Amino acid sequence: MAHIYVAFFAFIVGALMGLLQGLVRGGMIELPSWLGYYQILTVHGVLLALVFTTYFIFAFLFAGGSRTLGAMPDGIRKLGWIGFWVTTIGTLMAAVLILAGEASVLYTFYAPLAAHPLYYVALTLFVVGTWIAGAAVLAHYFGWKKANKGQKTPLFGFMATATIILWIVACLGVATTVLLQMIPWSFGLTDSMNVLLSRTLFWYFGHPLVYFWLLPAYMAWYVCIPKIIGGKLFSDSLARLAFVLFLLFSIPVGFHHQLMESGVSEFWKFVQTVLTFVVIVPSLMTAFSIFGTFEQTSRLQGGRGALGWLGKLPWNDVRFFAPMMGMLIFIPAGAGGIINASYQMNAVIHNTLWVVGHFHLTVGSTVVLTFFGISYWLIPHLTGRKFTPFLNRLGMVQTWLWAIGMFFMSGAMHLMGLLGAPRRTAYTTYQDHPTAMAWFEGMFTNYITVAIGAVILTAAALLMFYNFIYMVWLAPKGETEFPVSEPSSDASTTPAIFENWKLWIGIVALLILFAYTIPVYDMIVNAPPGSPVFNN
Ligand code: HAS
Ligand code: CU
Repeated sequence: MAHIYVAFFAFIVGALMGLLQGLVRGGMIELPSWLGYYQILTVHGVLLALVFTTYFIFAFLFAGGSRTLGAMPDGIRKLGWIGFWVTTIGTLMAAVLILAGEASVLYTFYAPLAAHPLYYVALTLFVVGTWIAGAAVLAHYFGWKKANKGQKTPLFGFMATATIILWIVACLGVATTVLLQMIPWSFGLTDSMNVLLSRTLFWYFGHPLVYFWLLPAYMAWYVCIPKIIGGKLFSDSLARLAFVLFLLFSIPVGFHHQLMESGVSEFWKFVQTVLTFVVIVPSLMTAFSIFGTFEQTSRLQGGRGALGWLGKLPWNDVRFFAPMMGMLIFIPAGAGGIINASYQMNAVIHNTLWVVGHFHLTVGSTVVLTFFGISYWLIPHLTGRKFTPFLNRLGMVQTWLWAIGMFFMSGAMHLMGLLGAPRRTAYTTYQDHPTAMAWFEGMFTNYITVAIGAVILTAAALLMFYNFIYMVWLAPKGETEFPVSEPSSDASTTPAIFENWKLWIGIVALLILFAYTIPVYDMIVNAPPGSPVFNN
């Protein structure tokens, strides 16, 4: 619950900043002089993409660990709390600096734009805190394995382990650039830094970061949704294989965020693009598995016809409907990702609003709608309250509002991006050019549509915040189930190799060395001219 409180507080503040941005971009309001556009954009990105997600994920992993592996031993629980406090001190420090206008560097804190040096210390605390909390998740899982030798490990714990290992390995990149480059540079100990190297280390982390958000949502799809619809997961082994593939292929792909950057040879961009297309496979496997689970369950319940069985799914149950909406949105969202990863098309969309549209569909809809869907049972489960029909109705309205708001906002962003509307930019004079003006005044393709979407999304966010308050304090006392599907097979059918974490970590290391050693060596030996600190 401690994690949930921080998550939802961050959520509501971050969401309101999103409204301000939508209105500023739509030309409907002007910010007061003491509030900067880049400042609120930073608050929005940091609170939603980093703070809300991370705290919610740890709440889910801790609660699910206790549910499937048994109560957490005291020592591990302490470790969890230490992690919570270290992360929270980092979060508070970062928040103060952003509010003071000392860190308006957006959620990617790209060099050479520099924040107050203490901002990087705050980020370090944040990451270290998540490592400690992650160690608690791992200790719980491996403790269970030791005590239950020969038994099949619960799917939830397996997936949580893969997610945390992914996170720890990914963070090594951002930790390296923050500790070795950004801190000395922002404190003035060095007067210039290698920006190309810094961005490369950032994206070594930044891509797996998006899977750190996605995998817990997938966990809910694989472990909780089958139970909610009254069935069993289609295949336990296929699910484990998907998570192993995510662990292996999420990291050596960061260059797909740097395709338009000079200083990286086309060969290494090509290699990492191929690996990016490999990491699409486990998502396609997930689509197959979950669709299979839906069909199997519906047919067992009497569903008929080629698609008629879809009617058997519990469309009116928000615990199903919210994540399902997330899945449906992930179909175009994932297709957009494939477009991004295709070199020639990346040249069209890079640094445009298209990318902002892309991530509001992926993390902002697929992941977040799944997290809302989880909240509707997880919060009452933790607070000892009931999931009432009233709450279900509120949830259904909330989900529809979110999806409709995103349709307008993200849809317009995608199209405007194709026409060249920039991202990360409050205003550019080239939009004053008559041709550009005409483009952005299309029926749907304009900043007003974005703003309308933002207003609908704000209504959805306020309703979600009310639902959170309702679930914590107002709902009638009682019990709500943490849904966990029964294993679809026994231990004998799960290949033992899936539990061979040393092997997977070894392959992860090899893949990273293969994809990064030569280009990084090149960046250091043939370094571009160093960059001084820029403040905005
Ligand atoms: Fe992305 C940029 C490529 C997935 C997030 N991405 C971003 C940024 C963010 C982000 C935040 O290659 C911006 C970063 C910044 O600030 O600069 N992305 C991809 C690819 C995928 C992908 C190939 N992204 C995600 C996910 C994210 C996320 C997931 C967050 C959670 N992305 C890129 C690229 C860029 C990028 C470039 C850089 C752009 C640039 O130039 O700056 C893939 O993982 C997508 C695979 C997914 C699928 C969909 C499978 C469908 C499923 C649903 C099944 C439905 C069911 C329901 C079961 C192929 C699983 C069926 C029921 C019925 C009734 C039909
Ligand atoms: Cu990526």
